[in-house]
Amino acid sequence: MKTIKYLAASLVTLLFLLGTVQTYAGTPGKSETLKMKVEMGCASCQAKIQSGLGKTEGVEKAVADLATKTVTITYDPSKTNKDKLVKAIETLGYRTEFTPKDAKVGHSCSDKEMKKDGKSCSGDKK
Ligand SMILES: [Cu+2]
Repeated sequence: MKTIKYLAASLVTLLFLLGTVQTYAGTPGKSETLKMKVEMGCASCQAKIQSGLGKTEGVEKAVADLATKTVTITYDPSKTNKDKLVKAIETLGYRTEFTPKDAKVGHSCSDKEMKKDGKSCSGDKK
């Protein structure tokens, strides 16, 4: 009888502890995905946007697609939001579909292979 009581008490304690741990750990996996058009001209732009966003606070995953000029960002909404993400892309030197027309955003592309061919990136400053 004593053993059963002891086991029951242990079980209650364990469940209580598990509940506490879960509460403190928050609810991970509540990430959101944002898709936006970003002016990128070449593979170098694509890489720059992807790695720059990857280092941005709250970003879990960023995929820049050169063909569709779309960036897909998976992020933690408790750490960042759309405005911050747009700002991060602008800071890297790229315009998004949410960037105002008169905003001063521009970059010089560093794709060496491209420059060697005498081509310039369509995303370059004019
Ligand atoms: Cu480029």
